[in-house]
Amino acid sequence: MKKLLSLFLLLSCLLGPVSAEDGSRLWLRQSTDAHAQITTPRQSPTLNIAVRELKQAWKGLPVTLVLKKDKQLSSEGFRIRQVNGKLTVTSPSETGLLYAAYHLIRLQEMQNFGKPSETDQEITENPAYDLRILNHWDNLDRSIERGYAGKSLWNWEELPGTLSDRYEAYARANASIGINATVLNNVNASSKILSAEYLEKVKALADIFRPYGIKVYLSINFASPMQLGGLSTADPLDKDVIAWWKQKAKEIYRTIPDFGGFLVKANSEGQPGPCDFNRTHAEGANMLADALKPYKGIVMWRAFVYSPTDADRAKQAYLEFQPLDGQFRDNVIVQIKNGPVDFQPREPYSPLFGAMPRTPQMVEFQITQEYLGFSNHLAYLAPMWEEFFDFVKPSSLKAIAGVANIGTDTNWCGHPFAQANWYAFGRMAWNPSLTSGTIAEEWLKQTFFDASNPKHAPIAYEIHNMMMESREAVVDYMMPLGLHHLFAWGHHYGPEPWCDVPGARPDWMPSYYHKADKQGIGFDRSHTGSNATAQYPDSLCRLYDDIRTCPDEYLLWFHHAPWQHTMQSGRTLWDELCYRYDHGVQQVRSFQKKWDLAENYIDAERFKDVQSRLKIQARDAVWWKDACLLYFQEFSGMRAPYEVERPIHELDDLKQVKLPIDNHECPTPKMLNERR
Ligand code: BDP
Repeated sequence: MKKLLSLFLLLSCLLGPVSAEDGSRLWLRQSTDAHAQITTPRQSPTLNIAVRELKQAWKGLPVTLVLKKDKQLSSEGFRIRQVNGKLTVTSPSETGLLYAAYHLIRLQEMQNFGKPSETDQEITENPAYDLRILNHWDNLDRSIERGYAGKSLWNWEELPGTLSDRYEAYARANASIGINATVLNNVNASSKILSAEYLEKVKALADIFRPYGIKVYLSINFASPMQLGGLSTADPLDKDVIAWWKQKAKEIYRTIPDFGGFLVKANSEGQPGPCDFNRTHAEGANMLADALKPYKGIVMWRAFVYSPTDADRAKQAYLEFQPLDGQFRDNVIVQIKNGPVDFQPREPYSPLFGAMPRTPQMVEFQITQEYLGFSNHLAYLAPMWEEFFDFVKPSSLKAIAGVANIGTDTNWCGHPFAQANWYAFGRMAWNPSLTSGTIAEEWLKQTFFDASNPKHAPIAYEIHNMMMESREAVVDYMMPLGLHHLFAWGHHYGPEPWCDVPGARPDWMPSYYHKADKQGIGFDRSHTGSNATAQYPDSLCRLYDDIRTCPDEYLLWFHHAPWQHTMQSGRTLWDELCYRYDHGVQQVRSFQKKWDLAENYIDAERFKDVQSRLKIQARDAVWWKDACLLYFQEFSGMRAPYEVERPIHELDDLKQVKLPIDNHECPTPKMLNERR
């Protein structure tokens, strides 16, 4: 026995400690025992990183990095050529070479490239957008608005003196997937971020990110000249205000010469803006753009506004922004959420895209799962973004932004699978024509499964399917058929379709959106209702406007449909609603089973973590289904079809459920168990 024990100890010393799989290494888990020969044109912080990464991980042919202009390559693009047993990597920029290094390593992990037997391969990559940016909704007190993965990475109190290792790890992770910019702070911005004290802290981060090709941007508070500068106004046409911003820009660029620019949430949800001074969004944006122009800075001006220009909130951003087309400076980009309301599990695309041909536009996706189960639910979001690109041509956009899901949690994103959404955002921002399926495969092979192990293939296939179905499952158990905003008043986690808070904004109430009554359910946005359909291009307008042709998944977004309405499946609307909710629940159950198949193939830590989160998700799915169906049944008066699982809750009990969380917390299993 003793002998056996010492043999075991000896073996474990030889093999080294089993590295704990806590998810902290993200998709950068490749082994570091490579020994390839790497040649570089010169030493520089960026090239040193590229060389270091390749030396650590690349097991293929010798690589020569070459800095060279090439008509077919944009500044961050690269080409990889295999000639005579060597790889030559060219790019006009050092960052391009760094991207090429990560690309090679990724392909190696995918087992696609770099094996000496494969000859004469050539790869050319150019990013689709020059600006691929994360938006952190991080507050200066380190809370994160709608963040469910711990605190903000940025430790403002300790900056600039103390620099966490995580800052560089963050930059590396982003560079590895092509993200080249970051907005550090919340769009509900504190003006303090522009103080000299904070700019020094921002500079410290910018210095760490720079070698990884990442530029820093800030969200600004439009009233900063008043709050920080002591002026009596923030009117964008006031000469003192203009001078204040010019001076501020000068100060920022003196501190951070490659500073990217500003992100602005103005006149939205209580934030100050130019409309407070009877100026337009264009006048506000242009004033800032002029201040940044000498330094090549840009303004990303958000179109997430919904002041009551119309009784239908879904129409408001369009009504406010579309008439401003052509009025913005060329260094302003209008940043628009993918859908016309607010990051719901499914929305049609925002008709503002394409409606301002003379204005650069960018899309804002939400990577953090504010409306898709926080970091408790498994929801792979790339299929949702892919759906957006089915409607909005990638080439019609100037840039792409994603609201980050990153925090101080050891695994960065809370749910191990939420990392896939950060990953997918970067990959799609680089190349929006990559399919969500390809990206899921890439991610799985770099995080959970070994592409060189044939035993892993069948299980990886099942988990891949699970990822691909996961977002639709959330839609089904939360808000199928075009329903939206059925969330609770105090948080966006659970259901409260009945919610009625006296005196609150009507368009923050679920009933404003679902409009359930004895006749039917859904928001009539057709020509007989708010006529939001008219904001879409003709062919789509016709499709959506007619209840007979409107696709099922948008039906209740655009129509108040009778309970007896015949759906494309041939079922009545009520039956279809029941089936969809039930299907969502059954899907999560199937995810639980699929995940259990993975147990013997992956580390116990991440296996258990995902397994226990799936339990929460399964219970939540039933919660959603019971709450919505029991509540809507009071209007339809119809019985659930025989095959559909029966409720396990009483509606009155569900109405009592209150979760003690605020907008930057994920409910714990204990809290959720106590809810019933
Ligand atoms: C909503 C969020 C809110 C954000 C807002 C925004 O609930 O916390 O501040 O979007 O995008 O979805 O500005």
